[in-house]
Amino acid sequence: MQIRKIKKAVGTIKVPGDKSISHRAVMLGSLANGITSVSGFLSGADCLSTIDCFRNMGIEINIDDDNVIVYGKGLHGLKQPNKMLYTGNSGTTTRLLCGILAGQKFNSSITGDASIQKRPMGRVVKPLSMMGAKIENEFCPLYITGTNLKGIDYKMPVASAQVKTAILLAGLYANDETVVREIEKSRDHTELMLGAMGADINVDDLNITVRKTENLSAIDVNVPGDISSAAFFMVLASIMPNSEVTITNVGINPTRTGIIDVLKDMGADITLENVHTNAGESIADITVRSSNLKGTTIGGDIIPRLIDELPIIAVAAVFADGTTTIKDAEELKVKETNRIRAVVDEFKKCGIDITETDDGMIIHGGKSISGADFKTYGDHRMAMSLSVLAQLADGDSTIDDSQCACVSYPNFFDDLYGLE
Ligand code: SPQ
Repeated sequence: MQIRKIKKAVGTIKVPGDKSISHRAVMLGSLANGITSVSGFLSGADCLSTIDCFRNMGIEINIDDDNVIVYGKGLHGLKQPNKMLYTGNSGTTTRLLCGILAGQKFNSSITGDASIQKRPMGRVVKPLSMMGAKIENEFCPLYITGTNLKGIDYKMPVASAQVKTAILLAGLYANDETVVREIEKSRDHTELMLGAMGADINVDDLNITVRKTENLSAIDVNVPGDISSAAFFMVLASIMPNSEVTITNVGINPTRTGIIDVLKDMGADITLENVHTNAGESIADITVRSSNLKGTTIGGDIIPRLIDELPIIAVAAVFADGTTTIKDAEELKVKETNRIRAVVDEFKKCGIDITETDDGMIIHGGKSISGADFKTYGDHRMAMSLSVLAQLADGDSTIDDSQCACVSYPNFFDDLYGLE
């Protein structure tokens, strides 16, 4: 697809609902007693995969645009699926399901698309096995024999909300208490939602304790806009001259706002308005105006707070004066594609001075760049990051797969082209 170039980035955008919260609303709503009503749901391919999996386990779920009603059947109300559960491109669906399915009284199996079959599942299989889970394989397809679980005290080797959540969900079914100790704080949407539904959960900084729970209460979930989707327009408006973009109703949970901290550190002009809280999740309207960015170093415990934004932050670095170093980001190698390799290879096509490192990349920015024919590797965040890069390059660009943006942002190109 040819990327049409817009002349300026001016306007107001409402990005779709947060992907992480949308997944969790359907999963926990299915396990709750009663009706969970979700507004602002992300009807992207990944969250639809989650809905599909739970429908296959007997949960009635109605979708009307971005409103979803989940008729929960309680923690022991799922029924054995009559086929292998298919999670598409979604790591979140796959890993969180492992935690839920391990403690059921039935057997199940899970697989996903070609990308999912290459993503490491050993990171959830290992701690779940310590809890007594019986899961065959460390890559999809996974075969799960439902069994009784026991609590563990687990120190996480990586910062991962998916691993943390899989253990916490299994902990709802386990005898004794389950403790998860994080090395760095990762997104905490699960803890907030479980707490709101009445689970026996306690968060003490990096340590989370959950105990066997008999009943989760259904709640109404208002899903805020996804800051990971807002990030594309935050970077575009920062760089494109004469720009001013407001993104309304964006989730600004502190475990997700590394992008704001980094862009501000680079000199971006970002203001937050209408800041408020809904069910523990902070929300704001974010306005971004053009500014001159400068290079920075990004590493350490901010990484989990912006892990999914690193490809678009790399775009910001290309147009920032000086050098930007991204380090401590090895986790990028096990996303939908190896996002370090993919960014470096595609950016080099434009003449960008970028070097791959073991745990990130180094970008010497501030020079003009040319357009190119880009590959997305079927990765939604690569597709959208490269489309923003293309807006800022001299000359024309194409991407080989614009469709994959639907995983997290079905209307991305309408919103992008609507900014002129
Ligand atoms: O669901 P999936 O495919 O893993 O999605 C990604 C993304 O870019 O949308 C990662 F590729 O987001 C993850 C994120 O990187 C979503 C997530 C969550 O909802 O818990 C947590 C992060 O992954 P991890 O491995 O750090 O736990």
